[in-house]
Order: sequence, then structure tokens, then C-alpha cells
Amino acid sequence: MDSDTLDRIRSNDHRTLSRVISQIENDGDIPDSFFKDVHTIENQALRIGITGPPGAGKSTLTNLLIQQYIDDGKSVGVVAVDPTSPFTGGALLGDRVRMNNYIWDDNVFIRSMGSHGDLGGLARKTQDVGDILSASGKDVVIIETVGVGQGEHDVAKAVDLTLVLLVPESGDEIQLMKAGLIEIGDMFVINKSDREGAGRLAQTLKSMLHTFTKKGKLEPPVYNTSADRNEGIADLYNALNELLSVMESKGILIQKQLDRHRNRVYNLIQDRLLKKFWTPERLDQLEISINNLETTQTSPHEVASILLNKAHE
Ligand SMILES: Nc1nc2c(ncn2[C@@H]2O[C@H](COP(=O)(O)OP(=O)(O)OP(=O)(O)O)[C@@H](O)[C@H]2O)c(=O)[nH]1
Ligand SMILES: [Mg+2]
Repeated sequence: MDSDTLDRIRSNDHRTLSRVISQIENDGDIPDSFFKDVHTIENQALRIGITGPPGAGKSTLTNLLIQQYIDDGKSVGVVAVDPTSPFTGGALLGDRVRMNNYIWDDNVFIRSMGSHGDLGGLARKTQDVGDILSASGKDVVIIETVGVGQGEHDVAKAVDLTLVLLVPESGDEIQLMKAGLIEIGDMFVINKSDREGAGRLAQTLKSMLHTFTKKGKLEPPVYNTSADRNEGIADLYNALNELLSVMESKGILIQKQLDRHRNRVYNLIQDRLLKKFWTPERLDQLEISINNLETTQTSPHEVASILLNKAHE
């Protein structure tokens, strides 16, 4: 990666942003020195995660939040992470992203990104893309991700604030617990509140959050919106900013950033050690031991010990 690329990122050249993000998405060989430089020019964009079940209205809401930020004179970068898609090649997934209003606006950059089926890698990539967008000078980076599994938990660790979007059909207490979204939200939004059951869900959710919020932690607020009618959005936006300033004054944002930093180092080391460990030779050995397994009954523990011991030879 040359210094020209860095300059272009810094000067908010969207084509360069797109190219570099594609490289990250496709596991391109980007040298560490590049990220080092990106980090030094990184401004501290606020990172917001929006997660929730498929079709809950995440993109519709994101679109409206973009407008609120623009009206406030802020610039926004959006990454729509699609864990179900192997990769997107940088194309806007028209029907998933629904954010085509800003194509010509320098203050808004929108990308979707797939995972290659590797959710762990997705969290790392999301962080890296966040850094790039931050370096381009965006004030806010929004990461939209579908809440269907482990992926959103990782993404939640990559942001300053996680907004969980639910719909009236999201169900009762037990279903909400099972979905695993309760513990990751800093703020909850019941979208499609034009539908029946929105008030009931809000009550259920509030009492759950009241019960489960640990002492000394902030109890996440609950808001109702109808994104496709632009209802409740201004209130939500104000509440979001209010929550952020409370989080900032209580030192929660700084703590999250420090945790994020620690986690990234941890994950990078894990990735690198694994990459270093699995040489073609060891992969061959593993294959051989698997073939032998049928006849020799070697336990996986034993095979692992043998391979690990060889690592020390
Ligand atoms: N009734 C109703 N429909 C809505 C509302 N908000 C969004 N929708 C509709 O719900 C559908 C899905 O909206 P999206 O914004 O694409 O939802 P999403 O969560 O981004 O979807 P995925 O990214 O595919 O998971 C669209 O047809 C929207 O028009 C709402 O408040 N009420
Ligand atoms: Mg979407």
C-alpha cells in the first residue's frame, strides 16, 4: 500500500475507500505498516452498531439516521455487514441496503461487506474498515449487521454503542432471551411500531432490562419507531446523543475503546499464531493422522499433542 493511497483515504476519496475496503473484505495482502499509518491518521469517529433480526428495518432506520447526522453537519460512513453472503465485491445489495440516496454525497459513504463464511474474520475486518472510514474523516461510522448468531456479538465489540432493533413479532420474554440480543444492546428500538404488539413488547423489554441490568450499569432505554413512516426518529436520535454523552461522562466510552484495543491485539495475535502454526507440512501431518485414525484409533488429543510438540522441536 503506497503513501498515495493513504493520502487519498485522508482526503476522503470514496473510490479509494471502496478499493481498500474490497481488499480487506477479500483478505487481500495488506501490510501491517499500512494499518499503522491508518491508525496514526485516524480520527476518533464514533462507532455505532445497528443489529437485529432480518428485515426488522435496520437499513431503513440507518438511512434516516444518516439524514439526521447530515442535518447536524456531520459525515457518516456505513458498513452493512451481511454474514450470510460470502462476499459482495463492493456492490450495493440494492434490496438489503436500501440506501441509495447518497451516492453523490461526499459526506456519506456506504458499503456492504460479506464474510467469506468466517465470522471471526468478519469482526476483525469490520474493525479495520472502521479505521479506514475514521481515517477518511467521517464523524460517525454505522455498522449494520443482521442479528442471527455469533457474528453480531463480535460486531458489538467493535463499536462504541450497540442499538438493537426488534419488531413487534420478536416475541415473548423467552424468545428474546434465546435470541441473545438482550445482553448486547446499549439501546433498544422496537421498529414497525405501526403494527400490533409494539406497546406490549416495549413493556416486556423494559421490565426484562430492569431485571437483568447489573448494578452500576446503565439500563438501556427502549424506543418505538416506524422507520418507513419516519415516526419516532427524531426522538430516537436525540436519545442516542444523550445516551452517548452520559456514556462519555461516566467513562464508559473510553473503557469500551480500551477493551476494543486490547481485544484487537489479542485477536491479531491469535490469528497470526494460527497462520504461522498451520504450515503445509503440519496440515499434511494432520491429514495423514486422520487417515490413520480409522486403523490406529489415535485420539484427537494425542494428534494435537504430537503436532504441538513438533512445533517446539
Ligand atoms: N410496517 C413497517 N414496515 C417497515 C418499517 N420499517 C421498515 N419497514 C419495511 O421492512 C422491510 C425491511 O426493511 P429493511 O430496512 O431492508 O430491513 P433490514 O433490517 O435492513 O433488512 P436486512 O438487512 O435484509 O436484514 C422493508 O420492506 C421496509 O419498507 C416500519 O416501521 N413499519
Ligand atoms: Mg439491511
